[in-house]
Amino acid sequence: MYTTLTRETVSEYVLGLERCREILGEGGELTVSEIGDGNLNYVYRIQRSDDASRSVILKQSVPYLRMAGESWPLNKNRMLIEIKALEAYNKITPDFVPDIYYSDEEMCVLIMQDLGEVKVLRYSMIEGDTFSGLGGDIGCFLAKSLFSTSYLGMQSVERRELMQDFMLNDDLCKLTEEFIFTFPFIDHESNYQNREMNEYALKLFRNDREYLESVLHYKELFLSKTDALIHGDLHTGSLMAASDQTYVIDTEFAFFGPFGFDVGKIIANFLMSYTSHFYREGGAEFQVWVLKEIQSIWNVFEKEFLRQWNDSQGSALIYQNSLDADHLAVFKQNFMKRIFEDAIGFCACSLARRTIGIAGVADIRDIEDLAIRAKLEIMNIDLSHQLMRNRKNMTSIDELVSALEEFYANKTLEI
Ligand code: ADP
Ligand code: SR1
Ligand code: MG
Repeated sequence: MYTTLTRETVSEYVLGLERCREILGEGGELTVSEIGDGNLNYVYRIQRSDDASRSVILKQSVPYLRMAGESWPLNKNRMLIEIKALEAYNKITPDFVPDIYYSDEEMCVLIMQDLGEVKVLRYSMIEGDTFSGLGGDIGCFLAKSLFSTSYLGMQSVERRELMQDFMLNDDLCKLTEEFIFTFPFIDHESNYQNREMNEYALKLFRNDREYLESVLHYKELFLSKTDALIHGDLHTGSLMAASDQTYVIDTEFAFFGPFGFDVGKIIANFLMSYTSHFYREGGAEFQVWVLKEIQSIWNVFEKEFLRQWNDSQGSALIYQNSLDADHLAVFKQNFMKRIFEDAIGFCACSLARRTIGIAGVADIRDIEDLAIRAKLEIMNIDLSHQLMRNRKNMTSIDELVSALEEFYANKTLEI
């Protein structure tokens, strides 16, 4: 039977599980801390007080949206998706995700490896910390997870069986549909308020039918495309990074969706970090690093995706010898170009939703001075607008990076 665990009841729950007793061992007291800084769920660290290396992380979903409170119901079965997706990633890309120790579908509980000292990437980036190899790790994770669950990496029947596990991520897909593709572009009560930015966004977006149609186009892709198992919420708060390792967490939004979605969303989060560093510690040097990592995300993604395709012995889409070598090469090139264009479109939507919608990014929303915040928010609104308008003219990552350098070139915090 489902009950919501609390700081008081969670130790007893884990000590009732043999696997957790093995990890936590015998000895001193257990300390429990609630470390969830996310929008949706509760996350506890349970640790031996006399041996910090003996610990587990327990995550439980509750039947409501945590950031909004109990008045906003949300199906707690989202945890079943989180568990299934983490299982899938543990098979496909085990180095990039925490180990699963135990899962309990009835209690909507996942118990996993404690990543310990490894910090959530968003907060490290806010501090101006850089990591070599970060963009490459993200690109590699994306290529492996997207290719191997797509119709390029799987045969049809086994892929459709896997899809069944993820088809009904109903409440969370609906959240994305509304909070990314709808509410930020209408007058919705949930939207965030910072008057100067709201007035600017209203003027720019409401009068631009082409921009609004493009947002609808990307919403349509999100609703209808089932290219591969996507993470569904890949922002810098869903990544934990150390100097030599990157981890992906928080897989509850996973479902079969368009290739470009995760790629675009993570690039948008890197860009919002770039924007925030007109104000934050790290400044121009950090911004140069951010662009370099965006370049690596795409370059490694494309290279690794194509490497897997070249090594593949056929799939649901491609029979060996379906096309001669020259035509197959052109087909692959056009395929990657489409993913790239879609990634820019999803990036533009994500920049707008994180600026206007309820779920902002701490990089900017945590800046107390409202005038500075508005200035940075307006930059993100302009960037969203420009990327959406110009996405079809940018056919390579180098062109995107040049466009970004040009966009940011004369920007300052001067009011
Ligand atoms: P939500 O679904 O509510 O967004 P998250 O999965 O993002 O929750 O987790 C919230 C926070 O808990 C993370 O930002 C991170 O600080 C911490 N956390 C989650 N999983 C782990 C883990 N395996 N090891 C260490 N900390 C974790
Ligand atoms: C109410 S929207 C909450 C957001 O938090 C998650 O991280 C997702 O991005 C979701 O859209
Ligand atoms: Mg989260």
